[in-house]
Amino acid sequence: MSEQKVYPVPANIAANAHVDAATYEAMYRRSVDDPEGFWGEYAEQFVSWFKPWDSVLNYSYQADDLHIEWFKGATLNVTYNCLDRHLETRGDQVAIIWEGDDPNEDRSITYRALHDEVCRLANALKARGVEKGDRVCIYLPMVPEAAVAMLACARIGAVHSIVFGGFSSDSLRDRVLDSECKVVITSDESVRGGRHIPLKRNADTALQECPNVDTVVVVSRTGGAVEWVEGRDIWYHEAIAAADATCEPVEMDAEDPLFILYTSGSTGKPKGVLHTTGGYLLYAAMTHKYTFDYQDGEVYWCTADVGWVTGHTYIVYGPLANGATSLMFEGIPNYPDMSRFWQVVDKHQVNIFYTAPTAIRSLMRAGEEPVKQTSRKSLRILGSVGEPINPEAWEWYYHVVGEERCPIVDTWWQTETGGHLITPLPGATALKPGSATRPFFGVVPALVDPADGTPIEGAGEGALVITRPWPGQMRTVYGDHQRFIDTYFKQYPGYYFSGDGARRDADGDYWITGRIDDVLNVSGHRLGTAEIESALVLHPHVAEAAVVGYPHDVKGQGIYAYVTPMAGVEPTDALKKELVSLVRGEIGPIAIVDLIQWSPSLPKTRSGKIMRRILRKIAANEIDSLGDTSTLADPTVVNELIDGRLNR
Ligand code: 6R9
Repeated sequence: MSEQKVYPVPANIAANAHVDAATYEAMYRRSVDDPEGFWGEYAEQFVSWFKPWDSVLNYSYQADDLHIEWFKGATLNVTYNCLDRHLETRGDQVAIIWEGDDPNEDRSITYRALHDEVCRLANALKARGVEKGDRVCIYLPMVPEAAVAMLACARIGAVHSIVFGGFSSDSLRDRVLDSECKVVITSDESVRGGRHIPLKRNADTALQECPNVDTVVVVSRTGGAVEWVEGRDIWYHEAIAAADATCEPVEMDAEDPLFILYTSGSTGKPKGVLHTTGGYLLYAAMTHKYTFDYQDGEVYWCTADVGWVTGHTYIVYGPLANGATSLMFEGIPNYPDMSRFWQVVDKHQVNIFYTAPTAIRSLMRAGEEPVKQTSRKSLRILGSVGEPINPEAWEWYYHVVGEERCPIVDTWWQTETGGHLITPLPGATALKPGSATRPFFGVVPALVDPADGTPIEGAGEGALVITRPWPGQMRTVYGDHQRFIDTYFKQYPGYYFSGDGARRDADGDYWITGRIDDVLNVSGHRLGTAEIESALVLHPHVAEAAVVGYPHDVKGQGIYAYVTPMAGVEPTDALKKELVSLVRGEIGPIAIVDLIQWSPSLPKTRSGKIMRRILRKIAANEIDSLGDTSTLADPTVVNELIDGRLNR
């Protein structure tokens, strides 16, 4: 790609960075040639252990013997690393800056205050019978109590399972049941863009079908009215006021579970991705420090929600392990106006800013004016995550937001990977708009032919696989180890398969092309087509449904549904509306079906398999390149669908 634009590393950044180009090369080489030596050394540097490990890594990527173990035999506690060890040197430093939805509301919490509150909540949970290994569901908005709740669980060895506050009560119920949680931590309401959302009410509805939940801890966020179940519900503020502020951290095995986080796959219900303690913490801390070139004293802001993995690793665990000041934002980019992100940057003098392409694209649409009203002089590094960033959005981010001063780290990773796998490092990597560039230390990616798994050497395009473990890798699907093996290690034997496609250019830089399985990425949120289809067919008037993604200017992908009504049912706009709200109600407001095309029949092979390839092409309005349709049971179906297509 010789015509490709390249932005060299700025000299002033390279000069002061933790890692420059030569250091990256040397560290990367060592991490690959001597992984045990490399990870052992950095594990000592980044993490405080109670007991050392017997072995750095034991693993097999073979499906019949799959196991991944890092730092076996070692013990530690994540909160000792994120809190206690900082008290002496930075007890009075701000750990979390909270910026409310309302620009007049904010809070600063020091490491000492955070430690105190975490210990209290940990004791309160213990008083309600929570023990090491128990699961606790967290269903909270972006308030500091969410971080406190995560850490309180980790303090006592309970496993948290955060459910994004934008999920519906049905989604919450399914997740609470699947991970067998006994406690739910929620709030009266959440606040976003000036609107109140009744979280407690959603939780109450969900919990009607969750008999094993015996405690609901309720954070008072707005003071909005809530119903109360005596004996089950307790107020967060009352519980911590009554609890002792001393709570010894429980000694955890490196491979003990730290958290479960549900994510969508190409089939079935969302799966509970399980991360463990030692490797995850090391990987979170190391990637946070090197990818963002975090320097002591800097203010760092990741705009993600703690309900997603980005919030776990890059609002809470990575930054706090490194003793950083992490900003947590309750609101949205366009409230009260389109300048909000940059106003917050100026207000708190943010140095490192990490957001998603969908946010950049929506702000880009409002023009440069709302950006230019602000200074942004404090900004040093910009980051992107969640989906491929199109070069146009990248350039706008770089020129308008960063004023050509701030390197952009386009970080490719997944819920399953725990932390960044492919990303530039600010002081080391020349940038190409739209490319995630190079692997992080210890990560060995490869491209294989999607059809037969043949490795692709040099420049080329294929399915993106990883050839060996890194410490932040998920260890299993909660309650279903076979599903872990089947989903990630069966298709291309000996490799972890990401579900993404990628291109590697002649320089060795990676360009992620997006999912090549049946997973959609809508505004950076992962949704399985199967989940949406299951919701649609719940409607008594729907016989069959097939869902695909199509290119969308702001969301990246929009949701396009082909729906076959039951015989005799009149397909009306009113029915379309019902279907949209049905899906929204089943999954949550992130699942808004954009287009519904009535489809008397769907293109199927003779064995009855829906040919999604064709449906994707029609939805994308790429009707000249449908490919081979000869294997269809009834090829005439295709013309009918083309005639009725909605995205022209
Ligand atoms: C961290 C996160 C994972 C999927 C992943 C890929 C897409 C994330 C990306 C990216 C291109 C990037 N993705 N970051 N694609 N460039 N920088 O988003 O986790 O919610 O599990 O989504 O998101 O398709 O497979 P998760």
